[in-house]
Amino acid sequence: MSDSLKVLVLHGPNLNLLGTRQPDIYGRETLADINAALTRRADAAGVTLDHQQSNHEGELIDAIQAARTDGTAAIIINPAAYTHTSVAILDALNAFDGTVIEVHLSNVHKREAFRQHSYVSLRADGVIAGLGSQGYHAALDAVVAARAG
Ligand code: CA2
Repeated sequence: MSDSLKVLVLHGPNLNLLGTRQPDIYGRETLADINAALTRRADAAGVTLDHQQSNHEGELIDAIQAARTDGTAAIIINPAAYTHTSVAILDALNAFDGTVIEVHLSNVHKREAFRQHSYVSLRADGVIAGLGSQGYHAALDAVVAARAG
């Protein structure tokens, strides 16, 4: 499908541990559960979805850079702790021309003060926090609606 919308979902450090600890904050679903449900939604919408998780800042940057030239229309990113620290991820996203949606499982605004600043939000077209895994679905729906609209 050459005209299918291509979306990259990027998960940052420690999100591979989802479902194993801190379910009160991050829910009981594993990352595999979240990716599978999101892939089903993408398939139903005719979206080509790629998902990647890395605990390494440079690997996340490499994935963002690859998205600049491989036809990716949108990046949905949960940068996890790099949200609050990484100018390098912000710079990489600033070099990407498509849509960027930042997603957080928890509501970072009712947590520690250090979680309430996001470098990535300086670039993001939309930010979703506190909706758990539904936040990824809302982000995907927004990307699809923007194409249709
Ligand atoms: O709420 C979010 O999605 C966060 O991006 C999650 C990050 C946190 O540093 C951000 O402030 C907010 C942490 C992800 C760690 O995920 C774990 C999941 C299960 C067990 C341990 C860590």
